[in-house]
Amino acid sequence: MPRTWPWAAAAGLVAAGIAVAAGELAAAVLSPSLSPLTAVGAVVVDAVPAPVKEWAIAVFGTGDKLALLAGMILVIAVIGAACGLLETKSSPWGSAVIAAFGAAGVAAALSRAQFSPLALLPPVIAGAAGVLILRALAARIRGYQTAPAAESGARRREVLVGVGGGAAVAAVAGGLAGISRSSQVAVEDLRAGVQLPAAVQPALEVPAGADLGVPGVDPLITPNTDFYRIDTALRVPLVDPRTWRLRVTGMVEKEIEISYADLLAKPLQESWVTLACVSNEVGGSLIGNARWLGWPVRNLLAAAGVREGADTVLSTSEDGWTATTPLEALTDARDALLAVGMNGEPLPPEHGFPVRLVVPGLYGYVSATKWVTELKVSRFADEAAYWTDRGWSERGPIKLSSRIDTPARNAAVPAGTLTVAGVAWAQHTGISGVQVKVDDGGWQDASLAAGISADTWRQYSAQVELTPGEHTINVRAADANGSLQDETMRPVVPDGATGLHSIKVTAR
Ligand SMILES: Nc1nc2c(c(=O)[nH]1)N[C@H]1C(S)=C(S)[C@@H](COP(=O)(O)O)O[C@H]1N2
Ligand SMILES: [Mo]
Repeated sequence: MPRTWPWAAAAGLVAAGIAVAAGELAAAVLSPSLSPLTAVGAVVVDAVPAPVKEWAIAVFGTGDKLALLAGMILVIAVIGAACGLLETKSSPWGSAVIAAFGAAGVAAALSRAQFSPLALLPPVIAGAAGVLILRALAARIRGYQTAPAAESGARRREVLVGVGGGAAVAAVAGGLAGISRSSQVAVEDLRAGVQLPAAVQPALEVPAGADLGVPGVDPLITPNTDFYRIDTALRVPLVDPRTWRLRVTGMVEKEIEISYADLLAKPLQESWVTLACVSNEVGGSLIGNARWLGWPVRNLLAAAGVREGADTVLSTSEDGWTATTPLEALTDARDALLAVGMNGEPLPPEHGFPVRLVVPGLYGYVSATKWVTELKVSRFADEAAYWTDRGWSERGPIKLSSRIDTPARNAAVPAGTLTVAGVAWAQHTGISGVQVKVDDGGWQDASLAAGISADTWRQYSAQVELTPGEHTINVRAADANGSLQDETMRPVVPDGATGLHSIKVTAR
């Protein structure tokens, strides 16, 4: 009997490839915001334990979604090959496994917030395509296995044509699915058509010298394209501003709903706010500063009439992510915004287009809901939000911190006078001073650049003297209340890292 297991594995791979591509292509037409792959991926994202997620963010950073998709495709390929072996050996068990994966895709779609009945079709189509292709190829392989010697060559060619042709179909369909996924033309077109009104209350003038322009230091204003992105969305939610509505529900006098046009017609204001992620390690880069255009959330809440006893607002995004924000932070003078603009443009899709929340002073996981669709006025005791349900603290005020941007860690620098510079932040409180220290020398005051507001980070720079050899440089900040940065090293879980940023350099 000829050796056929490599053909069987290849047949399984091809069947799995065609199944995935068919599912993604069908979803591009039927259910653009929820494909089989993204539905299953979202279930995986929600299910993995917090430490694993932490690890993924630490290792892959903003590329964590790409890494997960690559991992999923690898797993599907291995399972596909195994199904090929199984199907040729003991039909129909291989195709039964593929059908089970189709069913799992249906279950995953059912569990997602973007669910619509049409989202059930793509996984069904994927499963059916996978089963049909696998059964057809396995039949050819068995024909080749059992063929008398005289027919063996012809049967072998049938297998070759079947598997080869299938691989070509999988590649083309996969390519098309990839294009339809990456283009997202629709939302980009809609976004390009948005005309943001001018702010009735413009942003504060950036004082001269607020950006020191020291090479290596993050710019004072983070360009949208460089702004860190953190969310659980495998595919950026496609939200049409023409149909978008924000509902205010829960403990209110009357539920209200607002459209994008309604929102743009409000007296909008612009403010500078430095967003930060609770997963930012000391010295990390999950922080950025932008000019946000929006309408104060308190005006919307006032229009709905908040009832006695409420202490939180549960915000929900189009893809079902949730956050609980203290009611007070949304209604006090800090100007929490329902933001529509970022640095003079409509929000980029990955930063929440068309509308997101921006709340000065709170980590993003308890406040910065992107693609927001509902604000439910409630009580902390009655709600569980996405991350607070996974071991993170219910309250997430941003912690006072500072970072050395230059020199880079482990840099080789000339001995003598060296510029140490970076940023410090204590959103909603403000920074009053920054100090740096070399080895066991004393703390020396850095010069602080002018600040925009208490809600934004502030640059600093200092000159230090280095003798030849290896040195450790530390930074610490003090906030406007006079509190010094906490030196105790704590991990990011459950409510943000503490400790001082410390780097080593070698002077020559
Ligand atoms: N819909 C949605 N909004 C979200 C998140 C999310 O996962 N989904 N992540 C939050 C977290 S943890 C952070 S730190 C900020 C990051 O905002 P950015 O990606 O615009 O920088 O968004 C917040 N808003
Ligand atoms: Mo975050």
